[in-house]
Amino acid sequence: MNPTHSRRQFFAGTLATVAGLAVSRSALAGLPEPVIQSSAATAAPLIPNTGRPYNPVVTLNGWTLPWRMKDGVKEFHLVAEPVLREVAPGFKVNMWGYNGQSPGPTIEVVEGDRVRIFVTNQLPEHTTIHWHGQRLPNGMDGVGGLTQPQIPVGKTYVYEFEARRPGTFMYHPHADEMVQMAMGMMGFWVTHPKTRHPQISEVERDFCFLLNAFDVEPGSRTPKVNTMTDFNIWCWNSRAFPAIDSLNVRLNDRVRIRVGNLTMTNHPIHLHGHEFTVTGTDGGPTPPASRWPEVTADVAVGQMRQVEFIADELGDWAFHCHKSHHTMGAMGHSVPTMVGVDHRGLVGKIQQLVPDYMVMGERGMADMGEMEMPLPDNTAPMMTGSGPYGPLEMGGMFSVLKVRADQQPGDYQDPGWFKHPVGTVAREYTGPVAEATRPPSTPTSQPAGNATVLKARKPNPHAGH
Ligand SMILES: [Cu+2]
Repeated sequence: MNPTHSRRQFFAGTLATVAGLAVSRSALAGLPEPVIQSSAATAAPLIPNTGRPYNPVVTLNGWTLPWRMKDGVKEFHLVAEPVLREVAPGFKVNMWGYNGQSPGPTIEVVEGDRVRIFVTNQLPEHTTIHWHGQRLPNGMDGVGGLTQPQIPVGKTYVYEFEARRPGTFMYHPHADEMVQMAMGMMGFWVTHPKTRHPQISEVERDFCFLLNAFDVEPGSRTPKVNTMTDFNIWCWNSRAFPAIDSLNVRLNDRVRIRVGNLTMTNHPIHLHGHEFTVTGTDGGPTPPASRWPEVTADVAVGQMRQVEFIADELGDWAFHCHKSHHTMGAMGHSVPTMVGVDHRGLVGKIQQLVPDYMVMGERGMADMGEMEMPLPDNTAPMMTGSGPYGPLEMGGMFSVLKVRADQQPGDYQDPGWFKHPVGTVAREYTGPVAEATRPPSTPTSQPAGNATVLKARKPNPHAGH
């Protein structure tokens, strides 16, 4: 903190005391009034109207924090506080976050900007903020106990440094981390290049989001904070499909997507219909000679990846984590695998005890996508969402890249479902089907010793086997 700033705060405090409630405290105080967001919708890009120009990002189901220019310094005000986040329709979770939301707002600055961030702690315990990936003075690194005292409850600390290098970064507490990150405390940070950069492309669309995960017992409202690996709510920016907004782009746009991982496991992020290259990490832009085409980029814990591609295929393209459990909502992991098991005789007996009991899994679990299972209050269904052709059978870390010829530049609104040209959709074949020639039949496999309990039957018995 520089001496000028301390003096200003001193005078501000004096004036506020003298003026009492007659004058807005924020008008006098040395720090900007915090901006609070209550909506989980994707906010329009924040076009900068002070400071140097840049091409803003769009935060999926999030927003960018406005700043105030003061003596050439960009001033932000973050408030660490409990928030109620709508993870999916009908499913709200008590989280901790910043300025009304989890994740906190995205911070966007320009390479070379001097940045001052006030952090007010309205949590029930102390906190700090670490600026992941930044070059900065050691005392601004936000590691409680190591580089600064913890920010006590009710106090405001100020961080100040120059955003030295352009890139994709994030912020999160370095204080009681297990609890505070399990509760949703994190945010995105983008430093835009100050001029054209040889390794940073100009893009038409620039999206960002954080991968995060929670362990919320079905029917409850608060994440379990000591969970190590068994998370059940897989999110992008604290939202689960179908509540994650689609990424809406114009045909032939160059698109950049920036992803950071603050969960406890890796996430192979996969895009359909296009190839992308990894153009940057939280270490900075990758040298162009190091780039090769991919359709899946693994994002390990604590890593960030920015990928780029030309959106040159019209349609609704799935975009998701490739771990199949991560595109599902809450479920008990103790559900037995019932594929191929005939348990018809059991249902009636169980229903005498548990009237809501339903058979699931005998023919796979796809039925669950359309099944109306009675759910406890405040729970996300395991597989949900519907598309133009029926249930999507997805949850968690899943969204859709929508590429349209008539999406206007700068328009990020959802254009609705793709209207496939006639004759371009997979369809039923109605001609004659030849029988496959198979080797002589072998006995159906059965787990040893269970023969008296399990009677397998083929899901779709055909004649001629
Ligand atoms: Cu995943």
